[in-house]
Amino acid sequence: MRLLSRATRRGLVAATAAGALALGLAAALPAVNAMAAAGCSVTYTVNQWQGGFTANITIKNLGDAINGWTLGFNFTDSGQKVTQGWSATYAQSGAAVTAASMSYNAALATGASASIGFNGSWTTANPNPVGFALNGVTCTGSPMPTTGGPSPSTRPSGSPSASPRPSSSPSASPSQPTGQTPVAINGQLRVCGVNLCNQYNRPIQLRGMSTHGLQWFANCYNDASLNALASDWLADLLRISMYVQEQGYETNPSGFTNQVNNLVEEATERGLYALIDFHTLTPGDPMYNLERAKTFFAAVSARHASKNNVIYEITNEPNGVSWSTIKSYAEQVIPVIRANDPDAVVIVGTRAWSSLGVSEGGNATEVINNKVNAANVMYAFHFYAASHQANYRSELERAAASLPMFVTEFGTVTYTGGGAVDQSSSTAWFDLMDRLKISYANWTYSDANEGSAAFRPGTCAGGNYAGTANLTESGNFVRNRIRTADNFPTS
Ligand code: IDC
Repeated sequence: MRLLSRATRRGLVAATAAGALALGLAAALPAVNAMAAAGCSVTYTVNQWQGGFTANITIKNLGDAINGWTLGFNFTDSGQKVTQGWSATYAQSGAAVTAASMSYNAALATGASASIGFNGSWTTANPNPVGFALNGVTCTGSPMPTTGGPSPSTRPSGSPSASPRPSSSPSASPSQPTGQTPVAINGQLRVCGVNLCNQYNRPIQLRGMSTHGLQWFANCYNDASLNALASDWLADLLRISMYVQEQGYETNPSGFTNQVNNLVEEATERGLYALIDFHTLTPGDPMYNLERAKTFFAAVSARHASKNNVIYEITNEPNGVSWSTIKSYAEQVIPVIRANDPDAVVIVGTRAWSSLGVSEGGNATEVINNKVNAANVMYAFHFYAASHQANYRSELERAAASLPMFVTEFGTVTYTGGGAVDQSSSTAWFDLMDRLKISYANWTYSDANEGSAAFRPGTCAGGNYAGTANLTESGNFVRNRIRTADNFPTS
């Protein structure tokens, strides 16, 4: 059984002078035990560049459990503006900013943390904001009574007790999932030889599901569906498929970036690996989206740099272009990610809809002889079992002897995404991937009206994802394979 609970253990709180004072006050007041306790600590980390920055904030509730919160703080440079936030609703008036909880992170038990963040702009300098307060109570890093004594929230915002904790403080690290989740067991992944290896340097296979296009099926990705993926499907991986065209990212870059970021947080809370898919498809030349890719990956890699469960898939299915063009694209996008997140695994699509060139008459040799010039890189292979048969399997097996391969997308049906499940071809593919320890994500964890979808149409509106009642033939077939016991080496 995998444990879904996040760690709620309280970190060591290094008492600040103000915190010690507050504790002393509390001890001196006999009625303190009858009062609601409030308190919080805040970690604020910034990646900045000329004119812009990304801020990540971890709020830890050190008081009684709360349901619904607003974090307030003040910029010290009036030129600073929140341009795009996530995991909270932001408002700004002059230098004063508020960030209000969302439905999914409103409840904070004692000792629990919420991670939020935003992108901002600045004109002169970018010092840390001051005056962090949760529901009006200044975050000093210690609990204090909400009544009695001077109200902490009336302290001048520049007072030392109101300063954010330095990010190196031991109390500042966000709580990590514990227990037997895939991420808890395997930790930070890396490429070792032709394999994907876990923190013990042992090869592993991750099995999981891909979302459908977020622009169409956002209603399929919520607490209930992701709980089912983690605890009923026993998946290791969520691929977050963000189309760039077809009413996707290009129409609303900040909105789709937020949606991806939120799903990464949801995967993280459940101990799942998150595979961020920049879902290019038409046009097939990834260079068409090069600037968008740089902007998008700069934002998401800054946001998730400190996590150990994020994998980047920088282009879904290049087609109609040479391998050398794809390689050149990769060598321009990868450094953007590495600048923020140096150790993350990056996956590069291959020619002809990530078929290693086979669907355009080529083969894997062009990649084997001309690898992407970067470390910790894997190559994508996609198949649809009813369309792609033994010749594709043998080319994947041949390539996998020389290249680290990852099946970031596959279907049990035809390449249209529809048609009937090809049970025998799908079984042969699963057996091959298991034997070679090739990780995979199945298209799709959605209720699209097509054979590749795991759920029957209407499932997402109904909200019942666990078990088999709402599964399609493909969903049932794939779930059975994903559910088979993982074999993650731990030494
Ligand atoms: C398909 C979807 C379908 C959608 C179509 C166009 O299943 O609902 O209308 O895209 O966007 C891929 C692509 C993936 C395709 C899938 C099935 O990565 O976007 O999804 N497929 O056709 N490559 C091979 C097959």
